[in-house]
Amino acid sequence: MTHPSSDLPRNISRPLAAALVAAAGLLTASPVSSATPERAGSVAAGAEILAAPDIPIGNVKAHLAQLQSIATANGGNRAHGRTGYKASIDYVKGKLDAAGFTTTLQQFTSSGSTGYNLIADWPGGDPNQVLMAGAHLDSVSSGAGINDNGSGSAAVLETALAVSRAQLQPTKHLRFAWWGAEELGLVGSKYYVNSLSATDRARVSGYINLDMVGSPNPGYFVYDDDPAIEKVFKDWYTGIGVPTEIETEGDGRSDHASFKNVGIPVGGLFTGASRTKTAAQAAKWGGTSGQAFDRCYHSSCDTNTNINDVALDHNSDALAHAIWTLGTAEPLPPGESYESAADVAIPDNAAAVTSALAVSGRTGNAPAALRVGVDIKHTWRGDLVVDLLAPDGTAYRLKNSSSSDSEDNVITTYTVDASSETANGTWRLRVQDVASQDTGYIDRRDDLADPAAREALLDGLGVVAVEIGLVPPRH
Ligand code: DTR
Ligand code: CA
Ligand code: ZN
Ligand code: ZN
Repeated sequence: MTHPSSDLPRNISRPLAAALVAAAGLLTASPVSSATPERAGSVAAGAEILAAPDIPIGNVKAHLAQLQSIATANGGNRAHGRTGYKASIDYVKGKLDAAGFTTTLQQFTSSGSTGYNLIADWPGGDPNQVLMAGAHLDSVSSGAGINDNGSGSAAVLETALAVSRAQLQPTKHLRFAWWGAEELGLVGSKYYVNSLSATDRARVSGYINLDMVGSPNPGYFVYDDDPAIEKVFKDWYTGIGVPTEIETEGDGRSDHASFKNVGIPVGGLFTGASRTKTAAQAAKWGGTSGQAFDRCYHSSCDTNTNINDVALDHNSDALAHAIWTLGTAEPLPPGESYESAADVAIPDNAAAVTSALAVSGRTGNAPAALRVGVDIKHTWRGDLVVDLLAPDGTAYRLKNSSSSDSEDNVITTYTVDASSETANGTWRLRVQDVASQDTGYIDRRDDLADPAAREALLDGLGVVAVEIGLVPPRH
């Protein structure tokens, strides 16, 4: 559905009460709420980022040994609807209850059997900023599912236990989850997300997924979804001298998809499944080229001998780093605007692209005079169609294409009546190049922020790729 935007004045003076969001940004003309909106990677000036502890690989392996024993004692698997799955849930829940988490067992039915999600909340933190990490705990029926996905489950569990050992007091609220029936089609995580109200969904600042993170012939893949989460992982791996690749086969293939589908920023780690490691990958990661990353994927040999300890250790430590970094980041000083700083290439005469902004911590709806600052570098702006997408997907047309408008660039601010849209959620600027030749990219409105200082601050903290910094309006 597309709403025609109100008159689109070309040059808008900016009332002091308003602020402007650039590149793919939003402006709220409403008074600043008391809440401090921020997102997965926002960091205040000078914030101290606490260093995560090392996750003891021996502890992670001990969880895998328990899951193996459970499978052995329950028909050789831990699949949805089988006794081995419920025993796995009970094991993980027992550890978390003893560590001071508030646990919730969420039941659902799938394929005629009762399924269970386990949700563990670490008391404290901003309830409007919930940072989640999760893994599916079910296996396929053909085996114990130790790499798929005992590895992710154990890494998330031990990271949660490390939070308890540290008595961490994060700025965000931390929530950990173990999903049921992922192998049946992301059933448990979809059930969880669908059970959240729109308000509670908007409170989730990010979801990190671990599914297969100890493959015996490992690759080091980072999900290329939310840039801030991706950057935290890539910077951590750079710090230990391990190259990473973008996870390219994962879209829709694990529980992060349930969150991404409702606009929640996601990220994650992966060491590979049935695809074959290339010679180039073996050269940088070691292991065996021409062999699958996990030859026991969905097979009976996916036991606790089917794990590469170094890969599992790295991914456990990387998760802890992400939780500590994103979870303890101080909120940016209150302001009235949000900004996205990541450039987004616009393919010539091809599908639309989007630049996203996660707005949270606000109450009520967006204003009737929402200003959308746009900065698109392009050599023939008549090729471009530009829309603002509200969190619920409603499209507001900002600019139509025009075969006669051969001017360069679209650097302007539109006003949109967005009063029927909730302010919280992920807003997107959608741009499509609908004519061949001439290309461009969604840029950042440098005139709205002190890019050098903010980049230095945020890059220095190794946190931000997409900055939703509350940039006090320029006067
Ligand atoms: N579908 C997952 C395993 C899997 C296969 N490709 C990816 C990519 C990213 C995450 C997970 C996966 C499963 O079988 O559980
Ligand atoms: Ca470790
Ligand atoms: Zn699987
Ligand atoms: Zn899996």
